[in-house]
Amino acid sequence: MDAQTPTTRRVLVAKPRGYCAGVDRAVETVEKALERYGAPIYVRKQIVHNTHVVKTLEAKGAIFVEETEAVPEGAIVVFSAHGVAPSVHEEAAARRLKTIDATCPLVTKVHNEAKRFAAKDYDILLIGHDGHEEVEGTAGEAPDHIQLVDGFDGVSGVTVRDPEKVVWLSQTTLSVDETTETVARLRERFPNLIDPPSDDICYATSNRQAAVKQIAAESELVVVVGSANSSNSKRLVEVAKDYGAEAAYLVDDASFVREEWLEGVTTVGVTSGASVPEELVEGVLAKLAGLGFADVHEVETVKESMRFALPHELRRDLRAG
Ligand code: 0CM
Ligand code: SF4
Repeated sequence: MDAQTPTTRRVLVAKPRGYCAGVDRAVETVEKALERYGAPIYVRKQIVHNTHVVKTLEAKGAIFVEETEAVPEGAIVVFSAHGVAPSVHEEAAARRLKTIDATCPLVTKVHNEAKRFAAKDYDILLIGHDGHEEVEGTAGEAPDHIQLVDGFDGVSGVTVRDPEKVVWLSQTTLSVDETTETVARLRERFPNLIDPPSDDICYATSNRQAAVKQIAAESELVVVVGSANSSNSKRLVEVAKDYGAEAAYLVDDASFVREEWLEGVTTVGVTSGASVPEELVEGVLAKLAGLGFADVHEVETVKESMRFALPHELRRDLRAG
């Protein structure tokens, strides 16, 4: 060991991290559907935004498709955790598909808010990322009333019919801090802007961000396990950098961790997005241990106990045997 090599190398692992209640339910929905009805089970879009989860379910007999028109007439299709627009339900019905809706109940809650405010003829400002499936599903509930606000840059382009009748809603997996700032800027333009009845950014997203803030402050490097299309995982990388980490990287698994990232580093933070199986985090920790970072400490900021029941249409068939 030369004089430059740090002597105490440690890993801080954020908790909570990884699977949230909505992901757990969505993945189990596909697994139980495969057991109950047999393969193939079609899934519209990735059930959750994680490459490894998708590959594992494919190996068990799930077939992932982009649209319902790719599902054979009369077959079974599962809708992903991110939710779908009503038009997707209509297309599925027209093709006589048996549908199982694995939309996270916390996404459904935002759909219901959108429907309620649209019925009262409000202009709805939906803060979210353009092109994200969740935003497409929510906006599809009331396309005539909803306009997308994609971050700060979207604020100046907003036009409303009546500034006294405007509400903001959001995607569930955004940055808490950035959304607060976007809302503040919207409120400068529309002082009577109404808040959602309850937080749309879900408990899992905000808890994982709070936890990574804690470890980022003490880590030179933060490794976030998650896939490139996972909004909540990507936000963890940004938050880590904003809260003190000199560098933060998103990796699908241990094979993407590069030895040179660790040069001169004494503390590595590790966390994972809400769609990430814990074994992938374990793989990263094993790789770090092999590179001299074997002193692992878990830093818990809050305990989670949320659970969601499986979709009722699946529960009914499971009960019937
Ligand atoms: O919305 P996001 O891209 O973060 O999705 P995900 O599948 O990575 O995480 C869970 C969810 C939802 C809705
Ligand atoms: Fe539901 Fe939140 Fe998990 Fe998305 S991240 S599936 S909204 S609990």
